[in-house]
Amino acid sequence: MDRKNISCAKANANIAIIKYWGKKDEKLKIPFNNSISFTLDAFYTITKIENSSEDEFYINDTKQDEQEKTKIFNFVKNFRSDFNQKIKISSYNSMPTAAGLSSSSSGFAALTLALNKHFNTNKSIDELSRISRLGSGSSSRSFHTPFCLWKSDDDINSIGTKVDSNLDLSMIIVIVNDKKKEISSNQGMKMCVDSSSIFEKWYTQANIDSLKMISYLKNNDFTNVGKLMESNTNLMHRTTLFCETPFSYLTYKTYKVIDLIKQIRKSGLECYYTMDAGPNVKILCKKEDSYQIYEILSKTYPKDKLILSNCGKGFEVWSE
Ligand code: 2P0
Repeated sequence: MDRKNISCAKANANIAIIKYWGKKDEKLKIPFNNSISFTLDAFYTITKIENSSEDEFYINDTKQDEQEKTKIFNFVKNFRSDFNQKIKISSYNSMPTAAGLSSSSSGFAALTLALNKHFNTNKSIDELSRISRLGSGSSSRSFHTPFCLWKSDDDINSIGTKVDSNLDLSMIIVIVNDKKKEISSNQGMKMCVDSSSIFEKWYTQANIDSLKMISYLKNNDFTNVGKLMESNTNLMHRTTLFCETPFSYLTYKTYKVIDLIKQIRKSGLECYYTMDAGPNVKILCKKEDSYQIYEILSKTYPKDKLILSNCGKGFEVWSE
């Protein structure tokens, strides 16, 4: 049998319902505030690692430039002790890369899991979440499903932990723009940390929000989960407007979607919005209402711009 010894992992992306926005330690990616996420079944990365004569890095079969490759192979050092053991890393994203659709959360989680398999490092989930965080903060939340808390803490404890809830939710993503964003989330949060006059107000409130959100999730209180998710994303996006050089990730198209969500809600179907470092809108709803809401949205938006996703089922690791 031709065994190539390919180590593979699949991880779901996660969308924050309480946002991570600002690092108090840039190198270690320790956030100013706790954040909480929901994993998505429809958004994932599959990463394959095989031995090779040289180090290589591909996303969706496209060879990545030296800058991307250097970033990824610096991360590989967390698992590879023998530098002479060269590898080829091939990642496949189910969603557009770097468009505010959380491709880096599933990307680094899948890479971390595949590296752990390939180099037989046998690290615990807590340790994998911690290491993954060093690559991309939000990826530390992709190790638990459907809800995960990432605590602002010291290096060892700033990891993802599961949040209990019996809520059965879905998310509908309305893609109003799938191009790579102009201001990366890393740049955007740094601009806010450095100069937003409401930054302290933001992270103080976000920490309060995270505690409230844990309790709403535990009590299966969807109405308050949704309302809090909206006020949290609103405050996060307001921080960008109070920078020395104000900017916004949201566009006219974003606000049109928000208006429609408010109309749907008035009609009696509960659904709530959140946005990340881009103009696309993610709508949280009960799974039982999701198809009906999707159908209403599809009267305004083409179906190829709407993605309906249930929660992720958890990561997978295997070899080929
Ligand atoms: C979040 N974002 O909580 C927030 C909301 C964007 C807006 O996590 O700089 O690419 O690599 O730690 O992981 C951006 O995600 O940021 C992000 P870095 P990352 O989902």
